[in-house]
Amino acid sequence: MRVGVIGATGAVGRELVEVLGRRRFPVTKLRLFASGRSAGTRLPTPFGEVTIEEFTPEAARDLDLALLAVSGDFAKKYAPGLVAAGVTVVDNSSAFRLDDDVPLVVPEVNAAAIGDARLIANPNCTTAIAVVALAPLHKAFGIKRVIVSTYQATSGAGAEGMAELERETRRVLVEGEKARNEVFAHPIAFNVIPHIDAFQPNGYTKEEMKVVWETRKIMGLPHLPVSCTAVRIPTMRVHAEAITIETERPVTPEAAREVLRAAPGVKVVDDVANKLYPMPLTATGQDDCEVGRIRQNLVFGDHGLDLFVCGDQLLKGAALNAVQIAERIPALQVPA
Ligand code: 11C
Repeated sequence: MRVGVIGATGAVGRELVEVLGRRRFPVTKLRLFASGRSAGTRLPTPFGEVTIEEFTPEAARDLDLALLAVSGDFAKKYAPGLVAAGVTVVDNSSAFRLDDDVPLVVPEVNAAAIGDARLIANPNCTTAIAVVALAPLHKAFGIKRVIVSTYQATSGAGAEGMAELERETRRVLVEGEKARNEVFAHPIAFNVIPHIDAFQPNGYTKEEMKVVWETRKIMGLPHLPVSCTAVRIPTMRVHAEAITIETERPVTPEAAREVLRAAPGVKVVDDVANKLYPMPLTATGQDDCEVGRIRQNLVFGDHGLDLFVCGDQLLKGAALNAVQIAERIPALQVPA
């Protein structure tokens, strides 16, 4: 299959190449596209050395599959043309996620939604990580309401976000100066920032509303009450989420653990006596999302749970989920 990664030099683009190699995606020719600035750079990949090309719609039109790790505006401008030229597109941006005719997919939850679509949207990272845990709990106990508080890594703002965390931590510790900010709204070193993406008229941020809108669409529950507080913290690449659910049917922590142990994409890490629970340090680089700290919620009693989830933002939150989608696209017929 002729596969193109568009936005190949970003944090997600680089991870996409890695994941395609690791999962032995049937690539006959890998092409990497980026802006003119990076064109001509040679990159080692699991498929051999590849020279980065400047993206043009003409250059990319003979691909079988394009994995887009670009801005929403870029995706809006070019994805429809690629699809019209016969390319199957998996788009990481938010450009098409809420369009009725574009499936928004986390394969463990709603792979069937792909159908015969040739443009498939990859969800927001926070949402993808949450629904891996929420969907099996919904199936077993019925979810009535969800409240999420997030602790989101700097990788969510791309390679520049991760670089800003490193640089500003060093500025404080090594140079003895005050931390500065360019990517984030405030200095990220030694701080937490309750502000990700733009504020909306209802007082929530766009990131928080993405969790609401996208969770509903992926889980097929258009009226599910969801509320989210999204916070940026000084970690590298794992989003952590404290989730409270109210359920339709009675639930116990042990019954929930049993359900989650059998759920694809989930690793139950929940042994507090041995100080085992999900953490960014342990979830980094893992395909599965860690779920733990499962306990009966004190407000909803036997109809409620609290849990803590950690997922690698660049993997399940982006590149891994995109490749897993591609593996499930019927038209591409990826061998099992
Ligand atoms: C963040 N979740 O952590 C965002 C990044 O909708 O794809 C991904 C934004 C999106 O900043």
